[in-house]
Amino acid sequence: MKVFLNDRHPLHHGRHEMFRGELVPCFEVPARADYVLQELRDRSFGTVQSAPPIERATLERVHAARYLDFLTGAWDEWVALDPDNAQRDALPSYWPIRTFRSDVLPASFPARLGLFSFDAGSPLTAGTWEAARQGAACAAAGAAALLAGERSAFVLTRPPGHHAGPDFFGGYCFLNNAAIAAQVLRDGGMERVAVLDVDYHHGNGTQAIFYEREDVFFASVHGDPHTEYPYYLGYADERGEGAGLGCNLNLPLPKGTDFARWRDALRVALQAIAAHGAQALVVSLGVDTFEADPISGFRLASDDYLRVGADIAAAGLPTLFVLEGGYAVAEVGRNVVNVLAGFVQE
Ligand code: SP5
Ligand code: ZN
Repeated sequence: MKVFLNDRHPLHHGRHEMFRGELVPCFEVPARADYVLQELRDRSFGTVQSAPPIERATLERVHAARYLDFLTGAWDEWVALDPDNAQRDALPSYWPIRTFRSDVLPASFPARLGLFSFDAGSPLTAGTWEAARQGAACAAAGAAALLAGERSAFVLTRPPGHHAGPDFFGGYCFLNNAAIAAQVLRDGGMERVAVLDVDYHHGNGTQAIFYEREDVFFASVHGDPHTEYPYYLGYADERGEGAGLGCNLNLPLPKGTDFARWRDALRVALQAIAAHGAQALVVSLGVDTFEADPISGFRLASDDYLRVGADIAAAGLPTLFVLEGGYAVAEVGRNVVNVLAGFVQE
């Protein structure tokens, strides 16, 4: 399997995120990707390569121009506020919730930082833009590999992407790698594409990007947003809108769900994807469903991930895996590569 490694990922290295009124060390750390790479090497799995830079026009197929402009200059604007900011992560403090305007872009950088984000847990750092952009480049290269006839490929990247929407970041995500890959597949001639999101958290950004479209089906198995992040999206009654009605499937499960029940939901998602007639599949591969994940509540064991990969392979579609969450850092490699190995063995 071709593996597209984001070799710039360490440039995104947040120090802290806001949690219960305190700044706590980031869960989303560079070591996550390093462990996956080491596991690939230990098991002699896949051929690792880098990706050429991504065109701005490709990013604009998914993200708003004013959001990309903001991300491009964000770090310099942050440091311009105060030279000492070079030693600090940028975290938002203000958000334009209902009744506020979001059409006006304030001159104030902190005001725009809030306008383009939805939580205080996603630090923007000196290298965030470069790391995120190269991750998107890997996603586009992975999609191109499928278009060239590969049965499968893996995008080994961080920061993750599935919480990032058309014009906002959050949930450790800045550019929506899975959505960019799905769009590249569409633009390359695949008539119908599906995104299967198996991260513990609902992929609110991906859902938002494709919500009114029938050409990209979105299915997600995740922790019930009544109790689990991102709370405000991911409910079962969200089925798509307009032309996209019926092309969005949310399968929320209660905290504590074990593999047997989780797998039932996976099968429902895969059946819906087959019924949609998708010609290619993008998997938002989070392994924060792992029993020992520090911020999540499902109970999958490492061996279960082999069966996850096999179930996905049985769908018989060209498949691009894109790394999302998973915060039991030392086990992320084993769990991710188990999915890929289970896929290849099927
Ligand atoms: C890509 C991805 O998995 N993003 C997840 C973002 C979750 N951010 C909120 C984290 C809340 C942390 N709760 C800690 C509970 C510790 N018991
Ligand atoms: Zn997650």
